[in-house]
Amino acid sequence: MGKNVVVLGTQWGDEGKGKIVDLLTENADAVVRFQGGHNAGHTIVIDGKKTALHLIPSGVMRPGVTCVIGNGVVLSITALQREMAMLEEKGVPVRERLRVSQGCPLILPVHVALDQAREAKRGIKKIGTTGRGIGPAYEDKVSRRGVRLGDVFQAGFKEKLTEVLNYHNFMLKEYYGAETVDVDQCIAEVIADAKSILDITTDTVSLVHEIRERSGNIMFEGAQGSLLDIDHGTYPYVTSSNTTAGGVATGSGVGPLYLDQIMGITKAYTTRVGAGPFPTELFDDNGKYLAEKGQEVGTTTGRARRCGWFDAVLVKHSIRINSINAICLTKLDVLDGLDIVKVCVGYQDEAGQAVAWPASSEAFDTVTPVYVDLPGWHDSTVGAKSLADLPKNARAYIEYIEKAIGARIDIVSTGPDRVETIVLK
Ligand code: 2SA
Ligand code: MG
Repeated sequence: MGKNVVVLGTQWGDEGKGKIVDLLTENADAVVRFQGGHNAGHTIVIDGKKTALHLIPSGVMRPGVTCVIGNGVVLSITALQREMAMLEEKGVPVRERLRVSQGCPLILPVHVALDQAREAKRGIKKIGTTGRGIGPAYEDKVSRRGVRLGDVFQAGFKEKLTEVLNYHNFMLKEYYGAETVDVDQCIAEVIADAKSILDITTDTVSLVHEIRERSGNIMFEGAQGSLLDIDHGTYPYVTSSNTTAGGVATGSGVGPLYLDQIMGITKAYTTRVGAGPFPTELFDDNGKYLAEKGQEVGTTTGRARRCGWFDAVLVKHSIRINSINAICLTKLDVLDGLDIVKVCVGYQDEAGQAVAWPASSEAFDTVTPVYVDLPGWHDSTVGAKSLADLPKNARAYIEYIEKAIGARIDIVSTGPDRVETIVLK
């Protein structure tokens, strides 16, 4: 039988999933996105050339790999068209490799307008969304008023879409005092856009199971990170989908027992983009060092990412809620050159009492990290291909993290390119 592997982020996203998915797809027959939308930013570097993907699975650069946008993904067809054009310009035959689920809820211009109007209204309490309409599109899905890709050519579609647009336009105008969206123009655009991808729109549930039944290897590519999960993340500072392993089954139609491995991609330090709790966040020169050296800028929005020390409490939690059974540590090289590296091994309250997993974002904001200081290393780890190539203290750091999170690390990534990788097991 083939092997079905889930790759997802164990922190707040940007753990370097794109590189690992691309690397592991050497043996994959299909790569499936199961949640999120074009809010994701997955960067792949091949022979020094960078490609940033937001919606299309990272396997698209490989010939012979079927890429699937599953039913759990909220779809902006215009964003898809843009990304397809960018890839086609690079000579990637996207239409041959990509299939889109007819079950994808559509992101409409009203969703983008609502996302932005809400953020503006929240003021200093804003979530820091990517402004791509992700939240409002998922709200429509859950409220059962959403339109899906497969609805576009069905009877009554225009009436259905008109109703949704009228409903949101009312909110935009009356509640937010924002610009409304032209209904007729939107309907015409959605129909034309859907037509442009009709040849790649399909029943992806059947497609994925056919690949599975002929013993194909399937990779499920998570977007964002576990702590941005709508249920398990630092609510309400989260995205609107299930970024954790449970989302694979619902967002692709492949049940949990078909999944063989859940690989957690874990950055050697922590970052977060957007607002919300972040116990190990650094506001000093070390934070600046990580941000600069790690080039911590949002791939989708260009926003600066907040940076901090490695948080073992958080990653340990992620391992549990995802049933992670393999770990890849990324961006180790960013820590090169520091005198001391810190690892958060617990949280405490103001009285110095140990605190378990905080129950809310407000509770998260009151805890302070308990750190263990480890000696840093000054030799470069960039491009190291075996454990023996690493400075002694870097090896000790990896071993300490394994102990702190209670799990073995299987892969260490030492640079953005495919070849800059150490496989430990
Ligand atoms: P949204 O737009 O509703 O999903 O935003 C809600 C929260 O989810 C966060 N979020 C992300 N965090 C990290 N990376 C993401 N992708 C891009 C990247 C982000 C970018 O890879 O760099 O370019 O800014 C991503 N997408 C959503 C978001 O910051 C909010 O905290
Ligand atoms: Mg990213």
